[in-house]
Amino acid sequence: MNILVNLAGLMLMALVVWWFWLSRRKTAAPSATHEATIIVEDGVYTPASIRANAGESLTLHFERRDPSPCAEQVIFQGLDTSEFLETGKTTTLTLNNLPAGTYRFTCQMQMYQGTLIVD
Ligand SMILES: [Cu+2]
Repeated sequence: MNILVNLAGLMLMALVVWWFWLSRRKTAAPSATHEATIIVEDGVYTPASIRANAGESLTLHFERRDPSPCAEQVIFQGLDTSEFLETGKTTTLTLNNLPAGTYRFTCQMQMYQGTLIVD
């Protein structure tokens, strides 16, 4: 019985490691943009890394393909900005006069994770 419990625990750990590895794959820093489309699907924002110029505006189109409630809101940490996303639709959000910094954007539970680099 104990062996079974330990096996189950090990498998769970492997699953968690696999999940985090998949969802936190690092991509090279992209070049600065004023507009981008982000696909919201399978627990991952694609692209998960956006770069913009400080003092300028950035328009983001979030295309939500994931119907799970987890994906319904995107929150920009440190920028006081959040938006609800409708399943199967594209929601446009514009950030103005961006202050320099690195900001995370996530869903409420922080399963979806993205990074906005402003420099
Ligand atoms: Cu979530």
